[in-house]
Parts: sequence; structure tokens; C-alpha cells
Amino acid sequence: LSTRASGILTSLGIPTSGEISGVYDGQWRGSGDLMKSVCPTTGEVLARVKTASPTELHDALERSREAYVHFRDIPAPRRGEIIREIREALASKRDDLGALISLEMGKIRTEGVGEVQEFVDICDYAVGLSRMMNGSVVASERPGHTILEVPNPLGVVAVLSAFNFPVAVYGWNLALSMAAGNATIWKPSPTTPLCAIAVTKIVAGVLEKNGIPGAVASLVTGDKDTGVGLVESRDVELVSFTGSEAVGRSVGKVVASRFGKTILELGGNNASIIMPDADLSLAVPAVFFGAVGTAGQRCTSTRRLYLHKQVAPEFLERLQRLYKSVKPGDPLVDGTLLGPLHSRTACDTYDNAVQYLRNSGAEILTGGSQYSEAPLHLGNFVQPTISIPKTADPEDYIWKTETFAPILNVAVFDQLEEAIDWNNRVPQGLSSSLWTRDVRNIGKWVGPSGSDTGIVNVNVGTSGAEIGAAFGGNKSTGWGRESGGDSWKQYVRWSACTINFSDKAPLAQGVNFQA
Ligand code: UN1
Repeated sequence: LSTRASGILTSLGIPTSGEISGVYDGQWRGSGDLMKSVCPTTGEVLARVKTASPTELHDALERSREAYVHFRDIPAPRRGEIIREIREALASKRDDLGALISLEMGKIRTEGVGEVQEFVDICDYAVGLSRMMNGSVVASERPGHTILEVPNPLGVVAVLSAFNFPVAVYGWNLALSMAAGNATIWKPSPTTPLCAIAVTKIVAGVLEKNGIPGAVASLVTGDKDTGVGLVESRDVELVSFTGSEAVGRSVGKVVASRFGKTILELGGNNASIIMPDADLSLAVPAVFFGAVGTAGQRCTSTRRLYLHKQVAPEFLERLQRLYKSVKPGDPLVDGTLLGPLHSRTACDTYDNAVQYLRNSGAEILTGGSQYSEAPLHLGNFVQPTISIPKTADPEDYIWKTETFAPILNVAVFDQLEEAIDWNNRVPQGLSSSLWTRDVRNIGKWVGPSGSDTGIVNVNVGTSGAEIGAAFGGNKSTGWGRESGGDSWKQYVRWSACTINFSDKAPLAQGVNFQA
């Protein structure tokens, strides 16, 4: 192992040789297939991880159920205290864990550290929530009656997370799920097992110290079969899935067929719209970050840019200047803005998308190929690309397809209504952003005839949401919300309790049923 990699692993208590256990439910083990963690920057094999065998998955689910039964009776503010300790433990490892994210996933260091910060933030939020998950008292129509709406713990929550946010998205789910009194079982992306192991070690340390069963936060690394096992299990009340639309569709169906609950965070195909009165000194860098940040591998990445015809030439000129200044490199080196794509497959997807653009007559303004010079040839480096497709028709394949790579497609519009129509006429509905200083445009954009996405920004890019608001999308992005807002309400079971404190037992609606 390179010294760079072994330093990071050691700082997080991960062995630097041999096979690493990728299953935790109070005890570490793993006797299933071996899974490799590969560094996307250098191609170095970072570790071999022992995944969950079918029996181990089954056992982990059983331990999770037992842990839930224990945990649900602990008062929520006490659960909050444990979350606060997890927050402290994560914060003390912020830099090391951030570096591991850069090493294994490929995002640049400041974004890796930012992801840990996002986990810390949601823990803070959940600590507060642990004293505020309020039900309500409803006025009854019957004398001497009271109706309570009571949130109770739900059960076992499975989190199936993606490679692009290997830490934060689990954090959103774990923090709320714990505050709500559930046990959580995590199946991370098969290509980022080390991030999951490092996080689970930190969380497990706090649970063990508090005498809480470790299976309150279980980990089962594995491939598709492990995911299917969780999704099909009747012992899992809620499945929170982040990933592709194709897989999400099947997760949604399977869980619905057993009457389980889902949160689905699937594809994004996010647009920024630039009005003639936009402040370009803010809008250009924001689009640059939205499209090139994380090498275009956020669900919220900017993939479509709609420019008003009055500003289009200047905007593109300024944007291209930023694109040309970007140097690809090791994401762990300070100052690098462009790391690798996460996998070789992603490079192929990028190549195919660029080829399709070329074949269909698009103009490639900048980018369009992989970086092949040493040492970049060892990793999955591709040039951020701006293209002007031949058609602006949102129903065209180019516009309605999410490509998980730094490719930005541009079209020019005349009227805001037209741009909003283009924004909305794709299958996905995660994030969108309008750049203007005119309040009338803002009113339209955020209102009933405005953007139909789950995240609707003004003078803020499509990506980089804070944890305080609910995160999620509409249409083929799936349904459900994570992180802030009312998201916690999905992690509990609601009971409507009508209580009769009186000496009479009247029926609702004045129904008379006397024999
Ligand atoms: C994702 O890409 O799945 O809003 C999550 C953002 C981040 C989270 C993205 N806070 O870009």
C-alpha cells in the first residue's frame, strides 16, 4: 500500500494489510465474497473487504430487530445525547475521514471534509430534534374526548447509499433514524466500503461506550444480492435508497408490494437558468461549481444550462475561461479542483455521451476527452465538457438523460416561460436554479407555474444544499425527503389515538346505534 493510503487508513483504525471485515452488528465479521476497494486516482487496490454472506445478512437483520426493541424504549432526549457523542467523535476525525473519502471516492479534499461536516451538521440537527419530535392534540367533536397524534419508533431502517456521497447520505438517515428510535442497517455502495467501515467504527465506539447494542447501526457490505436481501425483507420497515432510476424503480415496486415504506433519491438532471439581469460575477462561478464540482458526480450537479439570448455569448465566454483554468489532479492535494471519476465504467459512460453529442451534431465548446498523460492515465480523469446540442427540445434523448459526469449542455432562450417549460419537461425533478434580480421572475419561479423540482433555488446553484431543508425530488427522482424539514416524520409510525375520558361513549358523526 502506498504511504499516502496507509497513513489515511491507519488514522482511522483500518488495517493496511490482510482482509478487512465488512459486516458489523455488534461484532465485526464477514465471510462472503471479497470486494476490492480501488483508488480512482491511481488505480491502487486499497483493501480487500469480506462482505456479508447470506447467513450473516440474515443474522444482522435479526440483531437489528433486537437492537430496535431495546432502543425504542430509551427516551428520545437520551438518544439525542448519544447522537451528540457521535457528532463529537465524527468531528474529531473530520480531516482523516474527509481524506479517506477523497482517497476512495475521488472527490477533492475540501468536499470530502465538507461531507463529514454535513454528517456533523445533521447530528446537531437530530440532537435538537430528539426533544422536538412532537405529535399533536386534535380537537375532538365528542365531549370528554381527546385525539392524540403520536409518533412512535418505526422499526428497522435500511439505508442503501451511493458511491458519490459515501458518508453524508448515510449520516442524514442514521441521525434521523436514531433520533426516532429505530435500528438502522447500512448497505453502502460496493465501491466505497472503507468509508462505510470507518464511519461504522466511529459510531460503534460511541454505542458500545453507552451500553447500546451495536446493531442500532449495523453495516452489511455486499453487492446487489445483499441489497435485494434488505429490500425484500419484511423485517425492514423503511428502505431509504439512493442510486439509479432503474434500480430505484425496482426497489420501489418490491417494497410497495410488501407494504413497506421507501425514500427514493434517484436521478437528477438539474438546470440553471440565467436571466439577462443576473449578476454574472456570481452566476458564472456557481455554474462552474455546479457542473464541474465533484467532477459532475452529485445528484444535484448542473447538467443543463439555459442562457437568455442577451447574456449567452458573454456567459459562455466567461465560463469557458474557468473551464480552461481547471487542472485535474490528485484530489488529496490542496488546490486541486478536479479529481477523477469514481470508476472506469463512468469514463466509458462519459465517452459514450460525448460521442452521442458529436454524432447528433452538437458543438463541443470545450473538453470532450479523457486525460491520458501520466500520471492521470492511472486514474479516471475526464475533461469537463460544455456542449451546445443541435436541438433544445427537452424531449430529446440528450436533454432528458442524466449522465453522471461533468458534461454541461447549453441552450439559449428568449422568455423565462420557455426556460421554465424546458426545466420542467424532463422526467427528473431534483434541483433547479434561477439567476435574476427581478422579484417578478422569482415569484413566478417559486410559484405554481414555476419549477417543479424538489429543490428550487434563486441566485444559488443547483448543488450544495444545507441539511436544514428537506432534500429530495419529484417525478422520476423518486419520492420522500431526507435530512431537514419534515423528513423525520417518515422515520416514525404515526398513531391517531382517540381517548375517551368521559362517562359516555358517543359515536362520531352523531351516529345512533342503540339497541
Ligand atoms: C447527492 O448527490 O446524492 O446538495 C447528495 C448537495 C449535497 C448532497 C448531494 N448536499 O449537493
